[in-house]
Amino acid sequence: MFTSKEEFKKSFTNRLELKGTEKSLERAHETLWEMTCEWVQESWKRTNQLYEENQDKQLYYMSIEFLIGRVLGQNLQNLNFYNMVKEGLDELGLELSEIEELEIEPGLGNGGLGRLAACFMDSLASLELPGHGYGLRYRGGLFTQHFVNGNQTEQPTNWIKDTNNVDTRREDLAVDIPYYGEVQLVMGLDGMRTKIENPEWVKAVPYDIPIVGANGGTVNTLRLWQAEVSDRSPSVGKEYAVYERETAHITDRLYPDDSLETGKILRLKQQYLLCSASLQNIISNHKSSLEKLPDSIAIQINDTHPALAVPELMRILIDDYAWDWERAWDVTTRTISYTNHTILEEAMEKWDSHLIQSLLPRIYLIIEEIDRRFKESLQNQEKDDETLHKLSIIENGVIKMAVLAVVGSYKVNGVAKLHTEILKKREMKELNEQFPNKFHNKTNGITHRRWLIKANQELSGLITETIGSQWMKEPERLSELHYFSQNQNFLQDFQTIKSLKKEQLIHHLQRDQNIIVDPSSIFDIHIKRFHGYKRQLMNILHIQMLYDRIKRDSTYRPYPRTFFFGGKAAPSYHFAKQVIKMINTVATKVNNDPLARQHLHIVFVENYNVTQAEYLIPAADVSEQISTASKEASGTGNMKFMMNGALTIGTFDGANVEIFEQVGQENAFVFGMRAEQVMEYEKNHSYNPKEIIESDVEIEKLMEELVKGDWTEGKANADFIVGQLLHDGDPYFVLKDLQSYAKAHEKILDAYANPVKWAEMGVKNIAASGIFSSDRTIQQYSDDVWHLTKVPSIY
Ligand code: 26V
Repeated sequence: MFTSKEEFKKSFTNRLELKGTEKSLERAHETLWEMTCEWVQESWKRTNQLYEENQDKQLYYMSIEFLIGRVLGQNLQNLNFYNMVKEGLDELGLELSEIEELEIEPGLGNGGLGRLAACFMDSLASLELPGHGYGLRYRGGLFTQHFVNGNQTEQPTNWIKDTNNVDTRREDLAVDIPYYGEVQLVMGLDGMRTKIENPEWVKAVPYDIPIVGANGGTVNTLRLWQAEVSDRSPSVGKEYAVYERETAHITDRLYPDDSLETGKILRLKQQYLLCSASLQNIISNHKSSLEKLPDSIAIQINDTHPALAVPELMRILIDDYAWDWERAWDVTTRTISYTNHTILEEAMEKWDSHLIQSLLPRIYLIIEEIDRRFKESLQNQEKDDETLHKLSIIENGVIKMAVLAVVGSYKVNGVAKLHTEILKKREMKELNEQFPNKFHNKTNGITHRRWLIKANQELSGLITETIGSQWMKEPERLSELHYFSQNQNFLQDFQTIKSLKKEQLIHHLQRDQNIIVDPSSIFDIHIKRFHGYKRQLMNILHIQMLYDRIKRDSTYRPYPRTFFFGGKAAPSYHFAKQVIKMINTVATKVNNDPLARQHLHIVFVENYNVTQAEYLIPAADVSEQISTASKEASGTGNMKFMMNGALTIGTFDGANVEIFEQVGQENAFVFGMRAEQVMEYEKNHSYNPKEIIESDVEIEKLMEELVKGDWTEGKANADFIVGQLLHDGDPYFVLKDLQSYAKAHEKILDAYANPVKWAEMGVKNIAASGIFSSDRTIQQYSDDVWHLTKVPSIY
């Protein structure tokens, strides 16, 4: 550990020299990486020692995805070394940001759910809480996206290198996982026991990643499992080469879907590997006091993907420790809690009974027994058929993982107020009535250390100069900025920083994609996964309307705007891919039109990921959060933009509702139908997009152009888009909300015409954003669900 810049420089130069004469950026990266790892190592060891000595209650956050983003710069930041290292390297003629650029981010997640898990890890360590992650070490993260002819193509992303990886292999902690086999009753010393005979064993090897909290004091562990061939007897009736191949497959790739339920055996293998390996690992540390498990640990399952933790914990307690059912059920249901992240029907996980029965025969029997006992408990409650249907775990050969997760856990939460209300009143109404105190809300959050302190060092510097540095520890103190929203000097500094972040983004895009952007235009940014309900289609249709108006009306010459899009579509999600193609086609038309391009510019950022988000968000003027009301469980991008002073154009959906509540609707651009209206239309099937088209000449014209193919390349693309809007009844209410969206955009232009007022609104957004730090979310989980105790680090 060093204490001064000079010491750092000396140590860095010595190490670099040891590496040979060639002084490339790569060598510098390697050297800095090694040094950072050593600094982290000390605190990591000490944190683990403390936990062991104190026997503190530990939280385990199980998630099929952890989208952690780049690590080097963030670790330096949390260790409080970033500026010192940056200056030191500067003096040695090296640029820290260039060194950071060499790191390939581990894309071990699809979007919101995985990124949330990463923010939570950061907050747990920063609040000095004993909380760790369990996940999977996919060899390939989320695919790399490129556009060929405007179409998305997918290439595998391999983030693992030969040396200097973020994680450390822990061969000593490897465990074996049984798949297939037959369930048999065998006579043991203490009576009959159930055992799986002739399973196919797969070895799960953990790789540990240190999670460095603020100030570097607490370092928790993210443990990712990798599937490998086991040393135990190979499976009967299968060629070894086939077994080898199938085993390597298990953690080969992250499933690239977000909200499409796929039901593939490989995914089931992944889920069981995560649950079984993690639980074996946990239990091995608590063997002597299993009775007290709910007091010594808490397990949070991130959506239903790790819901097999419920039957797996039951299996371990019953089969391996000879407990009776009641005792095992009592401990299991006081240890596990569950977070729901979606109400989209197509994302609710369901497994074919036969699939589970064949791959995990013992687990299947346990799920069956959970279901049987639950149904039995309902028998004298006089429930109608519809209620019984909603409450069943297994029905018609299908296992509903969400019901299993609710029944098997002691707390269930939604991720924003509106989402939790919809869960309680609609989607899980019957379950909520059955377990009245189980459901609660924990509105999501984001770590301000990555999304403000690291991604926008200039703005956080200004904030610290203005209100002192305490806000970094207590982000709700950002509210002290409210007063400065009237201070001309502060507003000017804020504007200067916004321009600087725009320049940095422009530079990045020019280097990466050779795109030139006008820095004085309004930066309007729509970045997230491509999905019907997120309505990227509405955004692009609106741009087409603007284009038409510029061409038609010689008095309409609006202030220049750059519309940024970024996001990936699941490879099998045909509609989303058609929207991507259409945006690229519209972009070519608009950007090459000599008149329109003076006012409108469309930029589609290729391969949107965490690193790209770190460039885009601080540069934004406008944040597009335009999902169909009721569909977006929370959203977290919305919070990141707000914290960087962008203004939201958004619907009353997910956490937008709470953002508007905090900042005031007068400091945002709210539009569109409310959740109740949408759900009413859906219930009555009473929405007819044709009525909108017939009653609105502008939309009618737009539809005619679409049908003619003016906005698309090739008939197939046009047919697809028109098909969804007209023939499929516009399921996401794009046409219904389009004019109200256009009006909100008009208001944006009016507001932007007054730069001081605009800056004032931006600052008010930052001032109101503190509550959306994931530190607040984690503290609430800890208070209400996990009951953790802070373990102050020695520093
Ligand atoms: C589902 C599936 C299904 C099959 C294959 C892979 C896969 C991967 C992820 C998912 C879960 C989708 C649910 C999800 O990501 N929900 C998002 O969670 C965010 C964090 O709570 C929230 O902000 C977003 O609104 C919500 O859409």
